[in-house]
Amino acid sequence: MSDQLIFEPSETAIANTLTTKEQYEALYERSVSDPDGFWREQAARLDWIKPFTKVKNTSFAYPDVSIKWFEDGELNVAANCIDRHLETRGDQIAIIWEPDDPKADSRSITYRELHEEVSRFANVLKSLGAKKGDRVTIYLPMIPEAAYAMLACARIGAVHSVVFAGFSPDALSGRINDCDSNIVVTADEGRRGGKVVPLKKNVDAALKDCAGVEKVLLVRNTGGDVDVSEGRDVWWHEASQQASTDCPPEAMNAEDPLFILYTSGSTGKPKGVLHTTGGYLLWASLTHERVFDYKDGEVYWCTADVGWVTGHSYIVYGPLANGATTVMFEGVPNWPDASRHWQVIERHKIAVYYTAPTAIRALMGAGVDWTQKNDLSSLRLLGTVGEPINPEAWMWFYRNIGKENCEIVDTWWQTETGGHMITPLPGAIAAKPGSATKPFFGVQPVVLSPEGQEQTDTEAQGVLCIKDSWPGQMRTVYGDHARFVSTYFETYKGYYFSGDGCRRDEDGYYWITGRVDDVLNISGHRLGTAEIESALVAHPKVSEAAVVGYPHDVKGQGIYCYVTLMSGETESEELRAELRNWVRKEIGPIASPDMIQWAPGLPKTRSGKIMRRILRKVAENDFGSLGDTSTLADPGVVDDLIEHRQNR
Ligand code: 6R9
Repeated sequence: MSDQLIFEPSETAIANTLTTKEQYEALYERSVSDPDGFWREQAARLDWIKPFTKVKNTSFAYPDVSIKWFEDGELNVAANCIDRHLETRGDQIAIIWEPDDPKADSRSITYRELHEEVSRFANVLKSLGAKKGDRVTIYLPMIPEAAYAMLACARIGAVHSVVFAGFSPDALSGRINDCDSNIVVTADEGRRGGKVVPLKKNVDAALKDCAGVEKVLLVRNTGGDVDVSEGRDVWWHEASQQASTDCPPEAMNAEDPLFILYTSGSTGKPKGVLHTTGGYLLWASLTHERVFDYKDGEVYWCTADVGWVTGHSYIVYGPLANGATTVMFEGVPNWPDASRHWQVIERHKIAVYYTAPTAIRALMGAGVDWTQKNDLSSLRLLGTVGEPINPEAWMWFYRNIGKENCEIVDTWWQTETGGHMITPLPGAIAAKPGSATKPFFGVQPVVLSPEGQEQTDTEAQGVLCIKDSWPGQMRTVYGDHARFVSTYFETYKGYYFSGDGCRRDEDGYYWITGRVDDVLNISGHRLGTAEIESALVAHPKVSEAAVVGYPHDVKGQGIYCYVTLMSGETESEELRAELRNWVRKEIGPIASPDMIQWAPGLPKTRSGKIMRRILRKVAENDFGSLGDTSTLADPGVVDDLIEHRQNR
C-alpha cells in the first residue's frame, strides 16, 4: 500500500476538534521556539500547591545528562487526579470496571468514591509503614484496587513499581529487589480469559528471595484459598475497615519520583524507568486530552494492562487528571468469544477505544462476522499503540470498527517517554495508514544515519532520535544513572536515542520501522533477547542460546531460539516443550518461545561475537542473502542452521 493513501479529518472531526490544523501548527511552532513560555502556560492545567518559577532545566550533553522540569514547584498527583474534581464532578463516574466474566456485574466508581477508597488505601499503606520516598511494589490484576493502590502511593509520596501480573515469581523478585521495596500489594488471584492466575502463590514464591519485604497487602478478589503469613500479610478488606477516609495529600516536589516501571532493553536485566511528578502528569494529561480530543462526559477505554506504561498514562493518570470516565477491563479480547470487546463498547457506550495492533490482527483473523453483532455507533475515535500497525489492519479497523466514521490515531511512544510523542491529532492531522504522522507539542524528532549524521532532507531514513527534552521524559534508571546515560545518550551524542528505526516521507510524516536494537516486540510487549537467552542458559541442559525475532502474523514478532545443548544431552520434542515451559516459568507466558532450533554451533566471528544478522535471516526463512560469512570462525555452521531451520 502506498504512502499516498491519506485520510483527511472528517468534517465532524474538524468541526468538533480541540485543536485545529492551524492551531496545531502554531502551537507546535511555539512549543519548540519558546519551550519555557509554552510549558509555563500548559502547566496551568494542573493544580500546584506551590507554583514553580523555573520551567525547563535540561541537558542532553553527554555524559552530564540532567533533566528537570518545574523544579521548584510542588503538587500532588492524586489531588490532581481526584480531589480537584470533587466540587464539579464528585458524582460523575471516574472508573467503570468491566469484569472478565461477561455475566458478572460491572462496577462504577464515582470521583467521590474514588477519593474515599484512595484515601483509605493510603492510610492503610501508612499504617504498614509506607513513607514518602519508599518503594511499593504492586502486583495486581486489572481490578479497581490497582488504580487505588497507585493513587494511594502518589497521595502519600511513596513510589510505586507496578509489575505486570503475568510475570513469574522470578521476574517479580528481581524487580522487588532492584528497587528495595518493603511492601508488596497483591491479590489472592486474578482472572483472565476464564482462567485463574495464582498471584498470591507467585508472591509467596518470589518473597523467598526478597529479604527486604516486611508487609504484603492482600486484596481478596476471587476468594480463592491462599496461605496467609502471620505478621507479614494483611488483608485489605480487614485493614480498610478501620482506616479513615481522611488522608491529606503530601506536597511533592515536581521532580520527586512518582513511579518506577521496569522495561526490557537490549542488554542485561530490565531497567527501572523512573518518572517524576510534575512533568509526567502534565504530559499524560495534555496528551490524553489532545490526542484523544477528549470531551467531558465521554466514556473512554484503553485496553492495556496497568502493568504497562500505557495503563499508567492512559488508564489511570491522564484520564483521571482530566476528570474523564475511564474503563478498566479485566478480560481479554477473544474470550468467551471474539466479540467481547465489541460487547463492552456497546454496553458502556464507549466513545474512544484505544488498543494494540496485535489485538486488531487477532480479531481480524477471527472474521468480520464477530464485529457485526454489536452496536458500535457510540465510537468517535480509535487509537493504536505498541507496535507499527500494518496498513491492512488499519483499514480493517477503520472499516469494520470505525464504520468509516472514526478518526484513527496511531500513537508512537515508549515507557521512557511517559506519553505520546508522534501521533496525529484528530481533526488537525490527516492520517496515513501505518504512519504515526507528526510530533506532539514540544517533541523534536530527528532522523540520523546509523553513523550519527542528522538527515536534513524531508525524506529520510535512519534511526529515530529526539533533539531536546519534553516534560514527560524519564529522568533516570532507578539506582543506575550511568546506565540511563549510556543507553539513551551515548551512541548519538546530544540526542535521546529511541532504539527505533524510522523513515520520514515527503510530507514530513514519520513511519516507525521497528527496533534497531536487540529488543523484541511480542504482541506489543517489550522483551530483550538477552533476557530470554539468560533464561535458556539457566537450564541445566543448555550450554548456549541465541534469540532473535521473526515476523509473526498476529504477534507482530515471534520468538525464535537457537539452542546449543550441553554435550551428551539429546535433542527431543520433550526437551523442546520443557524449555518452553522453563522460559515461561523464568519470565512469564509472554516470553514463551515460538520456535526452538537445535544448533550444534552458533555463527560466531573469530573474536567470539554471535552474528545475529545471520540468525535473523535464517529465522525469517530468508537465507538467500546472508551477506559476507567469510569472517565467521566456522562458516560451516551456517549450512547446518539453514538445513534445520524451523520457519518454513
Ligand atoms: C507505549 C509502549 C515501546 C516500543 C517503541 C516501538 C514500539 C510503540 C508504536 C511503536 C510503531 C507505534 N511502538 N508504539 N512502533 N508505532 N505506534 O508501547 O511502550 O512498551 O516501552 O514499547 O514499542 O518500538 O520503541 P513500550
